[in-house]
Amino acid sequence: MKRIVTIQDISCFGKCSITVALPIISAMGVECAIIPTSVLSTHTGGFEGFTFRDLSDDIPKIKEHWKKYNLHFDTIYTGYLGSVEQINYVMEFAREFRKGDTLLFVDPAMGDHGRLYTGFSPDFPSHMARLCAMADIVVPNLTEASFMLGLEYKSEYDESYIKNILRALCKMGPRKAILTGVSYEKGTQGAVLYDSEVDEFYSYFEDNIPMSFHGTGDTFASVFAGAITRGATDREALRLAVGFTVECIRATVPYAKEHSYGTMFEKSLPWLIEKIK
Ligand code: PXL
Repeated sequence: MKRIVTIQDISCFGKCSITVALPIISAMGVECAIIPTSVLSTHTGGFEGFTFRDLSDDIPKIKEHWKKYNLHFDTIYTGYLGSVEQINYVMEFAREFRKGDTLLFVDPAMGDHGRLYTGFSPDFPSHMARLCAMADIVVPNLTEASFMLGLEYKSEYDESYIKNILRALCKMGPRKAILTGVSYEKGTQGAVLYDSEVDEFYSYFEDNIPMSFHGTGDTFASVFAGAITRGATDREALRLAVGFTVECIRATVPYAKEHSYGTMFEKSLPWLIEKIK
């Protein structure tokens, strides 16, 4: 059985990070170990007064324990990290647990709609860029990419702008970069992948549903990581990740008012399982 370790926070309520990655990756038939980097009562988008328990000190301890058992991971998948210290510990973990066949997949989850999430200082993206530099694949949205590249966020752009961003992301270090939430025209939204080694772009778009839910970046990243770990091609993984994310949004739209904190991704898990049969 293939095995992923995902390293990100637990937001106890709100459906993002580990509470999304674990069920999705498990449903895909891939073992999912976790390193929770912090425990929050809710995610930081739209809830006030959330708690934050920093588990940074546990990261090296978990790493040392796992080393005794010589654990092997096919993919190391990192998401939201709450501090520069956590980034440094995660980089150390990746250095020690990355074997020749291990994929380092980094979702620099730290912002959306042109702004950093609550709690991040302006220098945080430069540290996240250090983790991205050692990755095989990075999967930012346009906000996160812009912050890491020191560019002004643009909500309107064309294809050549997106291609330049992807090229610049790969110049930072990773072989492949994926930009999520890309929309060249009102009616469609999707993701674009660039493989710098062969200088090729693939994109996949679906109908744009003009609504925003928390955790959709985590949903996309979890499906992509699961698919690639199972041996899918980049193209297959991209289609599946965009397709599933749109399915989840579609399933949630009728309940958007009371459910904007996250998607009802659970309703769409049978779709995902059917697709990978
Ligand atoms: O979905 C990304 C995410 C993960 N973890 C926490 C968050 C967010 C987005 O707001 O606040 C704690």
